[in-house]
Amino acid sequence: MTSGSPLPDFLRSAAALLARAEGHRDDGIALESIADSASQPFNLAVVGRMKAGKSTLINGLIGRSLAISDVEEATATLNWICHGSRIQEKEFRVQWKSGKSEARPLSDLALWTGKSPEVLERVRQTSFLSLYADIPSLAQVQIIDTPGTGSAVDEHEIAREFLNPETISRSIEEGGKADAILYVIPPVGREQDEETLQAFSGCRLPNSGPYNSLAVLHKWDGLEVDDPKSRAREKGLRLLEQLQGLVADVIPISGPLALAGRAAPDTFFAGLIDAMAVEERDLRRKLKTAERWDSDLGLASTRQSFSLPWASFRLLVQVLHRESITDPERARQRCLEESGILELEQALQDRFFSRQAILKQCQVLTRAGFVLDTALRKLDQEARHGTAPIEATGFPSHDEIIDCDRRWQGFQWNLEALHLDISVADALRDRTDLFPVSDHQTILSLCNHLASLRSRRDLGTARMVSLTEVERLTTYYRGRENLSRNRDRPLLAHVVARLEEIYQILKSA
Ligand SMILES: Nc1nc2c(ncn2[C@@H]2O[C@H](COP(=O)(O)OP(=O)(O)OP(=O)(O)O)[C@@H](O)[C@H]2O)c(=O)[nH]1
Ligand SMILES: [Mg+2]
Repeated sequence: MTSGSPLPDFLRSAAALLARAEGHRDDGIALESIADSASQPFNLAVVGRMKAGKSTLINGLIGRSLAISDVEEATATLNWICHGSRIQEKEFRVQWKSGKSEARPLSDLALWTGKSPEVLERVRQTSFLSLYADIPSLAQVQIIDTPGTGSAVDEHEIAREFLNPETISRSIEEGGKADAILYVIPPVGREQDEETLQAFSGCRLPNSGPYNSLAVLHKWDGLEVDDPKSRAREKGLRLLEQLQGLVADVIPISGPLALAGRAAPDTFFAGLIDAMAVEERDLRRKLKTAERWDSDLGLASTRQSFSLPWASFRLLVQVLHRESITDPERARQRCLEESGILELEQALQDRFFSRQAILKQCQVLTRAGFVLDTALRKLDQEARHGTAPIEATGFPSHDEIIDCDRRWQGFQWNLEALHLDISVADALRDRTDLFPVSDHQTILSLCNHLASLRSRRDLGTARMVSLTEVERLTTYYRGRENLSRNRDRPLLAHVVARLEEIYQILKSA
């Protein structure tokens, strides 16, 4: 099947070539799956150690309890959270490893949750599950909830298979899904950052770097200090320093508070405000433990009206009380602010979604490179030294291999330009002295369009920009390039080169 897009079409033809070569069929299958992933929406994988709160964080992002999160039950399969209609929402899809796919009612999710032998067998036969939500933010991105990595599963031999970092990265790689990665790290070890760093290195995926990874410090509400959020911020900054070059940012987030801010009923916030209308000393006493709070039936019913971990609940009450908030709507807003989710969404937008075609093209090229570079080198040796299996009459000829390699080099050359696109996208955000704000949207969407895996000629019909506007921008940035300092020159030269490329496409359309 051809898609009419140059890179996926090339990858499919290379996959067909490899499929003809004995000993390279698996490479062909891997390449075919990478080509398929190129036409999928942008994917964000959420990874981290067991019970770091990945599923809860996803629920906070989408504003509903869709991803299974629990003290007891682990996420055992790769779960894709996708955009779907109201009707699709009532079901989920199982992609079996056998290749079959089937829709099931949401109530059947329980069959993939737990530790019984039947569940583990079902999980073993499952490639991934797709869950749906009719939420606009999911229209441009699919989120992958992954099983946790780490050692907390030693008690469970079979589950280990699903919780091993290599298995996770391999399944993500095989499915070719992760265009960007969100690492969820709990601030374990109180004052020590070492364990937190270890928690990060235990879940780090290949093929990730600061251009496509963000880290989230999660579960900080349990830090035993007066102001856990400030402490989490300090930890986040220190961690970012230590992880230099591995992630773009480290942001403290509370998934439970984000979810409460988005999904808790109005009566929950109204109940909290009523509960705070007591002597400060009384409130402090009630907040000592969940049991003390629940010993008052009225308070217990407020807490039960929306399920939150005790540490998150206590923190919320403390914040609302400290700031003397008496309006339920303001309380909801403050809950969202404290969660940090708005900051995370802005970072996701700035760092990933606004440049999603560029990142996707980079990932597809890099992943394909892992397979194709080695395979072509080996094939060439086999064809050249006559070690190709004699009985394999369809074995690719030397000329075919050289031709494939030549075309592949053409695509790879583009990788360098894509990395410059990413540097330009960063500079657009940080260097308004270099790029006027009014040009940001145009430059970013043009670079995204050039990187998109669709045919470049679409630009002419997309009417994103006029020829006159491209001419104006080219003249402006060429002038800036001549006047700029040495270190800024490559970026400006790249923008000029991209604009010239667009000019040629528009002219010939
Ligand atoms: N105090 C507190 N508890 C949290 C937070 N986030 C999640 N939890 C709790 O931690 C437990 C595990 O949360 P999950 O979201 O299932 O964690 P996970 O990383 O998806 O777990 P696995 O899929 O099993 O690896 C649940 O009981 C959550 O309620 C948080 O920010 N603060
Ligand atoms: Mg989970």
